[in-house]
Amino acid sequence: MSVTQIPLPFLYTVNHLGPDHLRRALAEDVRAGLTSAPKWLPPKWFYDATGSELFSRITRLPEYYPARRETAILREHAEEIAALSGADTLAELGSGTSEKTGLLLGALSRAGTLKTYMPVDVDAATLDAAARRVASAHPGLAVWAICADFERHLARLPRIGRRLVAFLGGTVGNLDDRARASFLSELHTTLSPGDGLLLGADLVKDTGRLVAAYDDGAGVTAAFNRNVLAVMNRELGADFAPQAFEHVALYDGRLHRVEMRLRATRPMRVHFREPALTVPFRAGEEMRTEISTKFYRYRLERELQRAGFAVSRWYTDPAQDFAVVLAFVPEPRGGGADRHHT
Ligand code: SAH
Ligand code: AVI
Repeated sequence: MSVTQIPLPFLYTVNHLGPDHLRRALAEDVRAGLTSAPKWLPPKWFYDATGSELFSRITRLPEYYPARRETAILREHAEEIAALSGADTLAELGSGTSEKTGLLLGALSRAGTLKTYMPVDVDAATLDAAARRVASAHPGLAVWAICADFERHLARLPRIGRRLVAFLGGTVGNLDDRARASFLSELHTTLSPGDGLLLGADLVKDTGRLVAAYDDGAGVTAAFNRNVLAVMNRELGADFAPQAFEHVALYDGRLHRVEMRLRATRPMRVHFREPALTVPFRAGEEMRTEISTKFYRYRLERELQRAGFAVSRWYTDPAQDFAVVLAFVPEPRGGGADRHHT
């Protein structure tokens, strides 16, 4: 781990990903996922500087409703969230460009409790730019930018003050059922009684709208999907021909999730320098690159309760497209306020 103070008065960066982490962790995932049948990769590998920029463009697409809905929900309820949480530290997992965070920082600051903002992301470049922007916009706020993998490094996050952990954008849906259960339970373990979790989640809805959100007319999501091939070419010396793969988005109604895949348009043998590996593709063969789970209220609340959280508020938009859930780690009996109850 390295800690660096960079020349904005209250900006610190902490890097839990060693210089070779990206290459080694990606190589492990490639070895496991691309030698399986069917082939798959975890979605975190979309996010280099290009992938994060493409994701930002996705959030502005007409078809991609989640970002707009979540922003509207936060705009309406940020003051209540701030008051209920009483947090002095806002930690944000998968913070990306920290665009929506301004609403929470503003409300916590008006509530008079805010001292620290702690964005956590695997994409160091986007994290650094966002942390600098927030630090400049909020003089006096301590900003700890943590470059880390929230599936591996939760236990290493600084434990400062009364915390509200925001996990926005619906990123929780990018974890499968098992990974989500361990993530929520590990997060619960790292928090203290009274700490809160603010979770953004996309909801089950009409299949046509769900698929359109992941297969936009302008082809931005297709470029985002193919970016993972460019990441493997650059980091692992692979020789994927990105245009030889078609973007696929479908909704699996049984598992309540959108899947993004890349489909080989012809037979191919892809070579990797590191790990030394040749991966054959048949014409039409698909590799899953992302799952994006969509939730029913009862199911998400049950998952939170199983992990040990007490659900306090369920905020949604008028169309019930998206939800933002506020939950707390319960305080010992007699020690808590009624904020833990709906
Ligand atoms: N929260 C932002 C960004 C969502 S995009 C929003 O709501 O708009 C998902 C973000 O999570 C990206 O910035 C990506 O780099 C980050 N991310 C994905 N997997 C991660 C992981 N395992 N650990 C840390 N960050 C991750
Ligand atoms: C970050 N995550 C919640 C997005 C999602 O909707 O699953 C990523 C994304 N994939 C395609 N479009 C957006």
